[in-house]
Amino acid sequence: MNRRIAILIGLSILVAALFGSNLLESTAQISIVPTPTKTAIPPTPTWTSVPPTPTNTAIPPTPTWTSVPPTPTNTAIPPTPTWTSVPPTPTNTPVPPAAPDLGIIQTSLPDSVAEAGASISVSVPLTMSNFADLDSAMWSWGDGTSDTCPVDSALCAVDPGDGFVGTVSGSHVYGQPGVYSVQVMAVDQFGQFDMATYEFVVVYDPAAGFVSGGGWFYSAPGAFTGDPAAEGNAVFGFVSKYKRGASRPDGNTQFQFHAANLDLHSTGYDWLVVTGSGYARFKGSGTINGAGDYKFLVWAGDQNPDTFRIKIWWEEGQAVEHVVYDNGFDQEIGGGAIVIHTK
Ligand SMILES: [Ca+2]
Repeated sequence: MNRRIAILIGLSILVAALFGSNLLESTAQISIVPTPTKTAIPPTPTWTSVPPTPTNTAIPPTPTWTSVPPTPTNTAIPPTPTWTSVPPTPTNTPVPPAAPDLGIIQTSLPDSVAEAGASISVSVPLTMSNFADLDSAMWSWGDGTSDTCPVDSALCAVDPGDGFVGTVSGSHVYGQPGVYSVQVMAVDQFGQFDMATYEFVVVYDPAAGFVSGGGWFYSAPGAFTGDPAAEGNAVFGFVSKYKRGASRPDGNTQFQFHAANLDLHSTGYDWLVVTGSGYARFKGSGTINGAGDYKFLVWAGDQNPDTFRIKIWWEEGQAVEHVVYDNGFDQEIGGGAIVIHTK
Protein backbone atom coordinates (compact mmCIF):
# COMPACT_ATOMS: atom_id res chain seq x y z
CA MET A 1 0.00 0.00 0.00
CA ASN A 2 1.36 3.27 -1.13
CA ARG A 3 1.30 6.50 0.72
CA ARG A 4 -1.61 7.88 -1.26
CA ILE A 5 -3.79 4.88 -0.61
CA ALA A 6 -2.91 4.98 3.05
CA ILE A 7 -3.97 8.60 3.24
CA LEU A 8 -7.24 7.77 1.55
CA ILE A 9 -7.88 4.93 3.87
CA GLY A 10 -7.10 7.09 6.81
CA LEU A 11 -9.52 9.77 5.50
CA SER A 12 -12.20 7.16 4.87
CA ILE A 13 -11.97 5.88 8.41
CA LEU A 14 -12.23 9.40 9.63
CA VAL A 15 -15.29 10.12 7.45
CA ALA A 16 -16.90 6.87 8.41
CA ALA A 17 -16.43 7.64 11.88
CA LEU A 18 -18.10 10.97 11.36
CA PHE A 19 -20.91 10.07 8.84
CA GLY A 20 -21.43 6.20 9.03
CA SER A 21 -20.36 3.14 7.15
CA ASN A 22 -22.12 3.85 3.84
CA LEU A 23 -19.87 6.65 3.15
CA LEU A 24 -17.08 4.38 3.91
CA GLU A 25 -18.20 1.88 1.31
CA SER A 26 -18.49 4.57 -1.49
CA THR A 27 -15.24 5.91 -0.42
CA ALA A 28 -13.85 2.46 -0.82
CA GLN A 29 -15.17 2.22 -4.47
CA ILE A 30 -13.60 5.49 -5.61
CA SER A 31 -10.33 4.35 -4.38
CA ILE A 32 -10.49 1.25 -6.67
CA VAL A 33 -11.13 2.90 -10.10
CA PRO A 34 -8.30 5.13 -11.14
CA THR A 35 -9.24 8.53 -12.24
CA PRO A 36 -8.73 8.63 -16.07
CA THR A 37 -6.20 10.99 -17.37
CA LYS A 38 -6.82 13.03 -20.55
CA THR A 39 -3.51 12.31 -22.12
CA ALA A 40 -5.19 10.74 -25.26
CA ILE A 41 -6.73 13.99 -26.54
CA PRO A 42 -4.94 14.82 -29.85
CA PRO A 43 -3.06 17.97 -29.73
CA THR A 44 -4.34 20.95 -31.58
CA PRO A 45 -2.46 20.93 -34.85
CA THR A 46 -0.16 23.70 -35.49
CA TRP A 47 0.34 24.97 -39.08
CA THR A 48 3.98 24.34 -39.21
CA SER A 49 3.66 23.36 -42.95
CA VAL A 50 2.94 26.90 -44.16
CA PRO A 51 5.44 27.39 -47.03
CA PRO A 52 8.01 29.91 -46.36
CA THR A 53 7.81 33.20 -48.09
CA PRO A 54 9.82 32.68 -51.26
CA THR A 55 12.84 34.67 -51.67
CA ASN A 56 13.45 36.30 -55.04
CA THR A 57 16.76 34.77 -55.60
CA ALA A 58 15.45 32.99 -58.83
CA ILE A 59 14.67 36.20 -60.71
CA PRO A 60 16.99 36.32 -63.73
CA PRO A 61 19.50 38.99 -63.53
CA THR A 62 18.91 42.11 -65.55
CA PRO A 63 20.74 41.57 -68.84
CA THR A 64 23.48 43.86 -69.74
CA TRP A 65 23.66 45.12 -73.35
CA THR A 66 27.23 44.41 -73.97
CA SER A 67 26.50 43.37 -77.61
CA VAL A 68 24.90 46.65 -78.68
CA PRO A 69 26.65 47.64 -81.90
CA PRO A 70 28.68 50.70 -81.64
CA THR A 71 27.23 53.91 -83.02
CA PRO A 72 28.21 53.98 -86.66
CA THR A 73 30.45 56.63 -87.85
CA ASN A 74 29.45 58.48 -90.99
CA THR A 75 32.44 57.55 -93.04
CA ALA A 76 30.32 55.27 -95.34
CA ILE A 77 27.73 57.88 -96.33
CA PRO A 78 28.11 58.67 -100.03
CA PRO A 79 29.04 62.17 -100.72
CA THR A 80 26.32 64.56 -101.79
CA PRO A 81 26.33 64.52 -105.61
CA THR A 82 27.32 67.60 -107.35
CA TRP A 83 25.51 68.55 -110.56
CA THR A 84 28.50 68.87 -112.74
CA SER A 85 26.66 67.04 -115.57
CA VAL A 86 23.91 69.59 -115.99
CA PRO A 87 23.79 70.33 -119.72
CA PRO A 88 24.80 73.77 -120.57
CA THR A 89 22.15 76.24 -121.52
CA PRO A 90 21.67 75.78 -125.25
CA THR A 91 22.98 78.45 -127.40
CA ASN A 92 20.89 79.69 -130.24
CA THR A 93 22.41 77.51 -132.94
CA PRO A 94 20.45 78.38 -136.04
CA VAL A 95 17.79 75.85 -137.01
CA PRO A 96 18.48 74.57 -140.53
CA PRO A 97 16.32 76.33 -143.08
CA ALA A 98 13.89 74.54 -145.35
CA ALA A 99 15.31 71.66 -147.39
CA PRO A 100 15.77 71.94 -151.14
CA ASP A 101 12.61 71.41 -153.14
CA LEU A 102 12.75 69.89 -156.60
CA GLY A 103 9.93 70.23 -159.11
CA ILE A 104 8.93 68.00 -162.00
CA ILE A 105 11.60 66.79 -164.38
CA GLN A 106 11.15 67.89 -167.97
CA THR A 107 12.83 66.23 -170.93
CA SER A 108 13.63 67.21 -174.45
CA LEU A 109 12.06 64.01 -175.70
CA PRO A 110 8.81 63.79 -177.62
CA ASP A 111 6.82 61.06 -175.90
CA SER A 112 9.84 60.24 -173.74
CA VAL A 113 11.33 58.18 -176.55
CA ALA A 114 14.90 58.45 -177.75
CA GLU A 115 16.88 56.58 -180.30
CA ALA A 116 19.93 54.84 -178.97
CA GLY A 117 23.01 57.02 -179.35
CA ALA A 118 21.12 60.31 -179.33
CA SER A 119 21.75 62.91 -176.65
CA ILE A 120 18.84 63.79 -174.43
CA SER A 121 18.57 66.74 -172.08
CA VAL A 122 16.62 67.08 -168.86
CA SER A 123 15.95 69.85 -166.36
CA VAL A 124 14.15 70.28 -163.07
CA PRO A 125 13.19 73.41 -161.10
CA LEU A 126 14.99 73.80 -157.77
CA THR A 127 13.77 75.98 -154.90
CA MET A 128 16.29 76.82 -152.18
CA SER A 129 15.90 78.59 -148.88
CA ASN A 130 17.42 82.05 -148.58
CA PHE A 131 19.54 80.69 -145.72
CA ALA A 132 21.00 77.62 -147.37
CA ASP A 133 23.42 76.98 -150.18
CA LEU A 134 23.32 74.10 -152.59
CA ASP A 135 26.04 71.59 -151.82
CA SER A 136 25.58 69.29 -154.78
CA ALA A 137 23.14 67.92 -157.30
CA MET A 138 23.28 64.59 -159.06
CA TRP A 139 21.57 62.95 -162.02
CA SER A 140 21.20 59.18 -161.97
CA TRP A 141 20.38 58.02 -165.46
CA GLY A 142 19.08 54.55 -164.71
CA ASP A 143 21.67 52.75 -166.79
CA GLY A 144 24.25 52.59 -164.03
CA THR A 145 25.81 55.99 -164.70
CA SER A 146 25.43 59.34 -162.95
CA ASP A 147 26.74 62.91 -163.14
CA THR A 148 27.25 65.22 -160.18
CA CYS A 149 27.16 69.02 -159.90
CA PRO A 150 28.74 71.38 -159.47
CA VAL A 151 30.48 70.68 -162.70
CA ASP A 152 30.83 73.31 -165.35
CA SER A 153 29.46 70.95 -167.89
CA ALA A 154 26.26 70.26 -169.71
CA LEU A 155 26.25 66.87 -167.96
CA CYS A 156 25.13 68.58 -164.78
CA ALA A 157 24.67 72.30 -164.37
CA VAL A 158 22.98 74.55 -161.83
CA ASP A 159 21.45 77.84 -162.80
CA PRO A 160 20.75 79.85 -159.65
CA GLY A 161 18.01 81.69 -161.45
CA ASP A 162 16.25 84.68 -159.96
CA GLY A 163 15.29 84.79 -156.33
CA PHE A 164 15.30 81.36 -154.74
CA VAL A 165 14.19 79.33 -157.74
CA GLY A 166 16.79 77.92 -160.07
CA THR A 167 17.24 74.99 -162.37
CA VAL A 168 19.29 71.84 -162.37
CA SER A 169 19.89 70.56 -165.85
CA GLY A 170 21.78 67.69 -167.41
CA SER A 171 22.25 65.68 -170.53
CA HIS A 172 23.00 62.09 -171.32
CA VAL A 173 23.49 59.66 -174.15
CA TYR A 174 22.01 56.19 -173.85
CA GLY A 175 23.98 53.67 -175.80
CA GLN A 176 21.67 50.71 -175.35
CA PRO A 177 17.97 50.25 -175.95
CA GLY A 178 16.00 50.07 -172.76
CA VAL A 179 13.40 51.64 -170.51
CA TYR A 180 15.10 53.84 -167.95
CA SER A 181 14.10 55.67 -164.77
CA VAL A 182 15.87 59.03 -164.37
CA GLN A 183 16.42 60.46 -160.90
CA VAL A 184 17.84 63.75 -159.66
CA MET A 185 18.85 64.66 -156.11
CA ALA A 186 19.79 68.04 -154.64
CA VAL A 187 21.63 68.38 -151.29
CA ASP A 188 22.12 71.60 -149.35
CA GLN A 189 24.99 72.59 -147.04
CA PHE A 190 23.17 71.03 -144.06
CA GLY A 191 22.81 67.63 -145.73
CA GLN A 192 19.12 68.17 -146.41
CA PHE A 193 18.00 66.87 -149.75
CA ASP A 194 15.13 66.31 -152.15
CA MET A 195 14.72 63.87 -155.01
CA ALA A 196 12.66 63.74 -158.18
CA THR A 197 12.09 60.86 -160.59
CA TYR A 198 11.13 60.68 -164.23
CA GLU A 199 9.60 57.47 -165.55
CA PHE A 200 10.44 56.48 -168.20
CA VAL A 201 12.96 57.38 -170.81
CA VAL A 202 12.53 54.83 -173.58
CA VAL A 203 15.54 54.22 -175.78
CA TYR A 204 15.09 52.15 -178.88
CA ASP A 205 17.26 50.93 -181.71
CA PRO A 206 15.42 50.81 -185.06
CA ALA A 207 17.95 48.30 -186.26
CA ALA A 208 17.59 45.96 -183.29
CA GLY A 209 14.76 43.99 -184.82
CA PHE A 210 11.06 43.65 -184.23
CA VAL A 211 8.65 41.44 -182.35
CA SER A 212 5.59 39.43 -183.24
CA GLY A 213 3.46 37.00 -181.36
CA GLY A 214 0.19 35.12 -181.21
CA GLY A 215 -1.36 32.69 -178.77
CA TRP A 216 -3.27 32.43 -175.52
CA PHE A 217 -2.79 32.20 -171.78
CA TYR A 218 -4.95 31.58 -168.74
CA SER A 219 -6.06 34.85 -167.16
CA ALA A 220 -6.45 34.37 -163.41
CA PRO A 221 -9.03 36.16 -161.20
CA GLY A 222 -8.03 39.70 -160.30
CA ALA A 223 -6.51 40.69 -163.62
CA PHE A 224 -9.61 42.55 -164.80
CA THR A 225 -10.37 45.31 -162.30
CA GLY A 226 -13.97 45.77 -163.47
CA ASP A 227 -14.77 42.18 -162.44
CA PRO A 228 -12.06 40.63 -160.28
CA ALA A 229 -13.76 37.23 -160.39
CA ALA A 230 -13.43 37.01 -164.18
CA GLU A 231 -11.08 34.24 -165.28
CA GLY A 232 -10.45 32.14 -168.31
CA ASN A 233 -8.36 32.05 -171.45
CA ALA A 234 -7.26 35.25 -173.14
CA VAL A 235 -5.94 35.47 -176.69
CA PHE A 236 -3.48 37.89 -178.22
CA GLY A 237 -1.84 38.72 -181.52
CA PHE A 238 0.60 41.50 -182.37
CA VAL A 239 3.43 42.78 -184.46
CA SER A 240 5.55 45.83 -183.66
CA LYS A 241 8.31 47.01 -185.95
CA TYR A 242 10.17 50.16 -186.82
CA LYS A 243 9.99 51.13 -190.42
CA ARG A 244 12.96 52.79 -192.02
CA GLY A 245 13.23 56.44 -191.07
CA ALA A 246 10.25 56.38 -188.74
CA SER A 247 10.47 57.45 -185.14
CA ARG A 248 7.47 55.39 -184.10
CA PRO A 249 6.99 51.71 -184.65
CA ASP A 250 4.33 50.37 -186.90
CA GLY A 251 2.09 47.38 -186.41
CA ASN A 252 -1.01 46.16 -184.72
CA THR A 253 -2.07 44.57 -181.45
CA GLN A 254 -5.24 42.74 -180.51
CA PHE A 255 -6.18 41.29 -177.16
CA GLN A 256 -9.40 39.54 -176.16
CA PHE A 257 -10.53 38.33 -172.75
CA HIS A 258 -13.96 36.91 -173.30
CA ALA A 259 -14.85 36.34 -169.63
CA ALA A 260 -14.73 40.12 -169.16
CA ASN A 261 -16.06 41.06 -172.60
CA LEU A 262 -12.77 42.86 -173.20
CA ASP A 263 -11.65 43.38 -176.79
CA LEU A 264 -8.69 45.70 -177.35
CA HIS A 265 -7.59 46.94 -180.77
CA SER A 266 -4.54 49.14 -181.10
CA THR A 267 -4.75 52.47 -182.90
CA GLY A 268 -1.04 53.35 -182.80
CA TYR A 269 2.30 52.72 -181.16
CA ASP A 270 4.49 55.04 -179.11
CA TRP A 271 7.64 53.03 -178.91
CA LEU A 272 9.23 49.60 -179.13
CA VAL A 273 12.28 48.47 -177.26
CA VAL A 274 13.99 45.21 -178.06
CA THR A 275 16.64 44.22 -175.57
CA GLY A 276 19.04 41.46 -176.33
CA SER A 277 17.68 38.72 -178.52
CA GLY A 278 14.83 37.57 -176.35
CA TYR A 279 12.80 40.39 -174.86
CA ALA A 280 10.72 43.27 -176.17
CA ARG A 281 8.46 45.95 -174.74
CA PHE A 282 6.17 48.22 -176.66
CA LYS A 283 3.59 50.81 -175.79
CA GLY A 284 0.60 51.96 -177.74
CA SER A 285 -2.94 53.30 -177.69
CA GLY A 286 -6.19 51.63 -178.58
CA THR A 287 -9.91 51.15 -178.09
CA ILE A 288 -11.90 48.67 -176.02
CA ASN A 289 -14.95 47.26 -177.76
CA GLY A 290 -14.51 49.97 -180.35
CA ALA A 291 -14.60 52.94 -177.99
CA GLY A 292 -12.46 55.04 -175.69
CA ASP A 293 -8.83 55.98 -175.59
CA TYR A 294 -6.74 53.49 -173.72
CA LYS A 295 -3.03 52.92 -173.27
CA PHE A 296 -1.43 49.55 -173.26
CA LEU A 297 2.00 48.15 -172.60
CA VAL A 298 3.16 44.71 -173.70
CA TRP A 299 6.09 42.72 -172.34
CA ALA A 300 6.94 39.89 -174.74
CA GLY A 301 9.55 37.24 -174.00
CA ASP A 302 10.93 35.03 -176.73
CA GLN A 303 12.41 32.61 -174.27
CA ASN A 304 11.93 29.12 -172.98
CA PRO A 305 9.04 29.25 -172.36
CA ASP A 306 7.69 32.29 -174.17
CA THR A 307 6.03 34.81 -171.88
CA PHE A 308 3.44 37.55 -172.29
CA ARG A 309 2.12 40.34 -170.14
CA ILE A 310 -0.25 43.14 -171.05
CA LYS A 311 -1.39 46.10 -168.98
CA ILE A 312 -4.26 48.32 -170.17
CA TRP A 313 -5.25 51.60 -168.55
CA TRP A 314 -6.69 55.03 -169.17
CA GLU A 315 -5.20 58.26 -167.98
CA GLU A 316 -6.84 61.07 -166.06
CA GLY A 317 -4.69 64.10 -166.63
CA GLN A 318 -1.00 63.34 -166.67
CA ALA A 319 -0.60 61.81 -163.24
CA VAL A 320 -3.51 59.45 -162.58
CA GLU A 321 -3.70 55.98 -164.07
CA HIS A 322 -6.82 53.84 -163.97
CA VAL A 323 -5.87 50.25 -164.63
CA VAL A 324 -8.38 48.24 -166.64
CA TYR A 325 -6.48 45.00 -167.04
CA ASP A 326 -3.10 43.60 -165.98
CA ASN A 327 -2.15 39.95 -165.77
CA GLY A 328 0.70 41.20 -163.65
CA PHE A 329 3.83 39.32 -164.62
CA ASP A 330 5.75 37.72 -167.45
CA GLN A 331 3.34 34.81 -167.71
CA GLU A 332 4.09 31.62 -169.57
CA ILE A 333 1.76 31.37 -172.49
CA GLY A 334 -0.52 28.36 -172.83
CA GLY A 335 -0.09 28.11 -176.58
CA GLY A 336 1.28 29.95 -179.56
CA ALA A 337 4.63 31.69 -179.97
CA ILE A 338 6.47 34.94 -179.50
CA VAL A 339 9.36 35.74 -181.78
CA ILE A 340 11.97 38.49 -181.66
CA HIS A 341 13.15 39.08 -185.21
CA THR A 342 16.74 40.20 -185.22
CA LYS A 343 18.86 41.09 -188.12
CA1 LIG B 1 9.56 32.00 -178.92
